[in-house]
Order: sequence, then C-alpha cells, then structure tokens
Amino acid sequence: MRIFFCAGQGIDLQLTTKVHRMPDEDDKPGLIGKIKDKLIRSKEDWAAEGRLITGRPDLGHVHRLPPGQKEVKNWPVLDLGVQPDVKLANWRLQIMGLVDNPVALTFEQFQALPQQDFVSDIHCVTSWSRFDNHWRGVSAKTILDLVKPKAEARHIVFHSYDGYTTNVKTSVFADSNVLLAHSWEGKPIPREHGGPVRVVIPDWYFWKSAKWVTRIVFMAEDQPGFWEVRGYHNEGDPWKEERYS
Ligand SMILES: Nc1nc2c(c(=O)[nH]1)N[C@H]1C(S)=C(S)[C@@H](COP(=O)(O)O)O[C@H]1N2
Ligand SMILES: [Mo]
Repeated sequence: MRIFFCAGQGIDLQLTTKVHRMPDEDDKPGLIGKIKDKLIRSKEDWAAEGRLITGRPDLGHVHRLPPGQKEVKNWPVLDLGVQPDVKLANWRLQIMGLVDNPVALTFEQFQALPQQDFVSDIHCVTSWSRFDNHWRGVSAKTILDLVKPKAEARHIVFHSYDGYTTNVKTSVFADSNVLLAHSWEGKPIPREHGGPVRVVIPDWYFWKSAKWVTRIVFMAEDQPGFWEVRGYHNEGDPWKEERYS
C-alpha cells in the first residue's frame, strides 16, 4: 500500500507512532507505509468480522448513544500515522469540480466568511462517542451558497493534507449541522485533531469528518474514499449500524 502526501506545500509530516529506529535507518523509505499498513490491516479485519455490530439498530434515534457505542469523556486521536503540520500562511482550501464558482481560499479568506457556533456529538466507528462538542467555523450551507454546485453534483470527496479521502452525498453535506470547523471548545482545533480546519458531520460515523481538509471536490459520480474502499460502509449512519459494507 502506498500513500501519497501533499508534499512541497510547506507541510511537515510527523510520525505519530513512536518508533525505535537504528540511526542508519532514518532515511529508509517505506517506514511510514509499514506503520500504516499494520493499522490499516487490523481495521480491515474488523470490517471483515463485522466487529461491534449488535444487530439492533435504533432507527428512531430513541437513544442519544447509537447501538454498540460507549460514551467517553476524553477525545481519542485517530489518524494514519502522520499529523500534517500545516502553517496558516500555507493553508489553502480548494473547493472545485461541478460548481459554478470554484474557490481556493486562504485562511484569512476562510475566516472572513460568516462564522457560526455548533454543538454536536461524535460517534467513532471504533465504538467511542463523545457528547456536546462545541465547534466554531463555517457552515456547509455557507460553503454551498459560495461555490454553487451544479444540479448534477450529487457527490463530494474530501481530500486532506495527509493523503486521506472520504466521500459523502452532497445532500448529507447540506445538513444544517455540518461545518468546516477551526475551533473546538473555544480554542483552535489542535493539530492532532485536524487543525487548522476539519470537516464535522455529526450524524455520521466520524471517519466521514476529514481532518486537515484541503480540497472538496463536487462530482456527478460517487467515489469511495480511503476507508470506504477498505471495507467500511459507503454511508455511515451510526443508528443504522452502517459500520462496514
Ligand atoms: N485526514 C484525516 N481525516 C480523518 C482521519 C485520518 O486518518 N485522516 N481519520 C478519521 C477517523 S477514522 C476518525 S474516527 C476521526 C478521528 O478524529 P479525531 O482524531 O479528532 O478523534 O477522523 C477521521 N478523519
Ligand atoms: Mo474512526
């Protein structure tokens, strides 16, 4: 498995897994790839086994906690082994594809868009949920008004600085609780949680909420993302237990 990074844009990638290396191994290529491969394989196994599926979906959203989930008070960090260090001056958000008004926003331009506060719960497919997260950023509605997707642009892929991708329907992105967040609990989102800017789609498992987002592409056809091609469900409704495909 090979991962392509967005290099050459002033972005530093830092290993998030502690590795004990021999000095002469420092420049060996493929180290990051190996660490990720192990993590990715174990998640693919989870998908193959259908781990955590209770078989009792909560279609009416009767419970705040979706089936098979446990509430946590901390905020776990999940990534592919790298956390891009994106300096605000280098940060860009391209929104493109089937839209009337494609944009490439600097952080300053992003901050100049209308800002809103949101409160929502997080549900990670690995079974933890975290209630009442306070986000601030730009609503998806504002983004849609800005770029004006064409009628046939029914699908979206998010691309991130670490090479991650994930897909949603444009109708899901258009939900009133979806945003591109830069702050959490009144502070800039920390690097490990996807700052400067991450997607937040509260009604879906959190793998759909791309961290370090840098490109949003509107398309006519669906294009499954990183986990979606590795056994995760193409949608991701926690109350329907849409964990794996
Ligand atoms: N760019 C990027 N976004 C990502 C991921 C990732 O590896 N890279 N992991 C996803 C997964 S599986 C989860 S559960 C959440 C984790 O977000 P957190 O680390 O802030 O809890 O980010 C999602 N977005
Ligand atoms: Mo996740």
